[in-house]
Amino acid sequence: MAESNSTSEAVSYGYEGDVALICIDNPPVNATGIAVREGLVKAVEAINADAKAKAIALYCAGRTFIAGADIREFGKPPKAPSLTEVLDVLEASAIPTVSIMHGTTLGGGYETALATHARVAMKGAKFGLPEVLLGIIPGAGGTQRLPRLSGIPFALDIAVSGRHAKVEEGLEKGAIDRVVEPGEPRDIAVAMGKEIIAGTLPTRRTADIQAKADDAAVAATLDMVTKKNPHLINLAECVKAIGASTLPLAEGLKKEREHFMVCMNSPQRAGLIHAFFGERAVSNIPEAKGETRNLQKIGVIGGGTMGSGIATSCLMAGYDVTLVEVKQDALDRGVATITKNLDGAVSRGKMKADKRDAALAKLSPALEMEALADVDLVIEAVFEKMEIKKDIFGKLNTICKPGAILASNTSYLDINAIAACTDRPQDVLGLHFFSPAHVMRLLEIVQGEKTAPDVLATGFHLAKNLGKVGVLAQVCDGFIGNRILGHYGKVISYLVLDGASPQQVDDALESFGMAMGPHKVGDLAGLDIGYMTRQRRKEEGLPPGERYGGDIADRISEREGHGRKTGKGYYLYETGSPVPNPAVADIIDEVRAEKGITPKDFTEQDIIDRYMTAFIAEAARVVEDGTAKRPVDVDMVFLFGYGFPRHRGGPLHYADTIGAKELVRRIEAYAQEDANYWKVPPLLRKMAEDGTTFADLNS
Ligand code: T1G
Repeated sequence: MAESNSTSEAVSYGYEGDVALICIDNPPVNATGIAVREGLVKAVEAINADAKAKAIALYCAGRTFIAGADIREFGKPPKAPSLTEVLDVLEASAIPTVSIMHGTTLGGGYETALATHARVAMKGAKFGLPEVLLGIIPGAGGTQRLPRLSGIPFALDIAVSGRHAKVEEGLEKGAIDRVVEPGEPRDIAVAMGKEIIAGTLPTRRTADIQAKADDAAVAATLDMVTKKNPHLINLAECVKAIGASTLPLAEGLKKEREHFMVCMNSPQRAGLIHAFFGERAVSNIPEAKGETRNLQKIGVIGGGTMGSGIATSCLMAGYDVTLVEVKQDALDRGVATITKNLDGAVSRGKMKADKRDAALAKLSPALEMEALADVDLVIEAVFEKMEIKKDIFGKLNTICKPGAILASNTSYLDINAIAACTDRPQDVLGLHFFSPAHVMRLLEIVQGEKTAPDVLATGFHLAKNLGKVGVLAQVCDGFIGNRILGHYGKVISYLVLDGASPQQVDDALESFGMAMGPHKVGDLAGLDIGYMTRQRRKEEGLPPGERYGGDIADRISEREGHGRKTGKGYYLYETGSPVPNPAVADIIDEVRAEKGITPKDFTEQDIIDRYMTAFIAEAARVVEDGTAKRPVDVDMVFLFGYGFPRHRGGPLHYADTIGAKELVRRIEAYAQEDANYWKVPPLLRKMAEDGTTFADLNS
């Protein structure tokens, strides 16, 4: 214990002359779990009862001041005292109080600071109210106390964006009272306590300040959040709570509570918190830990969209990158794409302008694979053809130094077959990036049969350094993401074949929360990609989709165009915003007639149910056969690589909200129409029988 009197296992207090010190020590981030709440109340009460001190300074041990409420307690029966009750005691303290903020003071942590009588932060520290990112709103006075200090517009900005602001900005806005040079939190606590006593650090109760009404800012923000994020309920609740900050504090807190509970009880909260922990859980596995290999120089083969994106991502993280292409013009195009990507990163604020030139200076373009002789890792990102990949890996085997890691960015192909072209299969793995590779956060890390543990761990280390979410996958056609996509992609075609219009499907899935319906995505990405793949598959003699060979899509490509870039696809783009292409309806009618299909009516819910049931069925098979380690790995693949709505938590988190029994019932009903496509995965049947959930399989 940092101080001599402990009031709980996480809180202690003591005295330095007239200054009382309260220390919170609750690793890793000093979250306000029950031990902190109980201990804090007891410490404040004891210090006030002692009546020895003239100031109380609250500080934290470890890497940060309180980073929020303990999210792990959410959804469990609440234990008194609540944080609101704790903060009432803190604010009412007769002895003036100050918070010493270092690290990231977030959520309930910043609300604690708001309830003390002054806020002192260390230079470089951050603060914020990120609750909206977890599907809730500040629930311990943040929406009421911050507007009193900073005014309503800044409170709206901080609480609605959830951003981590610099304390220097907080000082400017009145949200922080003083910024000091960094030092030991305890030393600063003592010094600030003395300043309070000397009268050089003013203190006041936030409750006593009247917030200035700003109905225009509240209305404008409400309008903005409903337009920008129509699916999220908590943003509007947050704005309304801040709007109530002009009321007396007790009344405002009551309003905040009401808005908070609406969010707390919503499945969106559970989905977003699953996403928060899931992002961390994917690398919390033995395969991601342990020895790693040295990584400084990275070679990228292929200067197309993928290769250039991967190279950009590596350059942004500070690696030396050698980019290899076979022809000068392709190499020049690759370098130009990388330069454009880096410029884009600067303009989006993802990279400082001075870092851009330093990153570009680390790029070495080359026309010969021999330039890869001394790299620590090669990522091959060339055309998806096995013969080409085999040829490249055979060459890498002779060119690369011993111990170099040889990775393929293949989206589908067999890593073991690729590794077999080398006599060092232990050094080979799949690193599957998602386009645009310098933006999308998912990295599938594909383990070959012989991949060495330190090679795998280095893959996770790379993901972390690139700011990506690395997810372990085993070899199969399409790994986790594309394999599941390949399956549920068919249901989209079936829905259209059987009666839904492309626009109906898009509208339904957008209402579910997808940023864009699948036909709009197709038009945007270019319908030629799918067309060429289908043609190639036909040439290779691969079977077409079960009862659909892509006839509708093929005819749209051949007769209408390849989507947005040609002005026509599923939609027409003459006016800018997409309008359904009437010729598509004719093509669909034509194909239905040829196949003897009488179109059926589908409601929006039917479409969502069929789509998500197909999605979940294949996802269950992926978990069952071990392609993904756990359901949470599947969920994170879709959140970070495919734009699955974050507030739904991922397909298998969403599956638990439906329940295995209902999913089995649906599949059996759909199988009456198409038993070849709709099959109950044995895992799902077992779950329906024994009542287990996907969440159970995560632990
Ligand atoms: N509760 C419980 N565990 C938490 C936690 C929290 N609030 N924050 C982090 N952890 C765990 C995390 O799971 C990980 O565990 C370890 O701490 C280190 O985190 C009443 C309702 C603070 C910026 O939203 O943004 O206050 O994986 O790997 O990169 O209004 O964690 O090691 O087992 O992320 O240095 C509001 C969430 C809560 C902050 C540190 N607070 N946390 O980042 O480390 S709601 C937040 C973060 C609330 C009030 C309400 C970050 C961080 P493990 P890490 P990091």
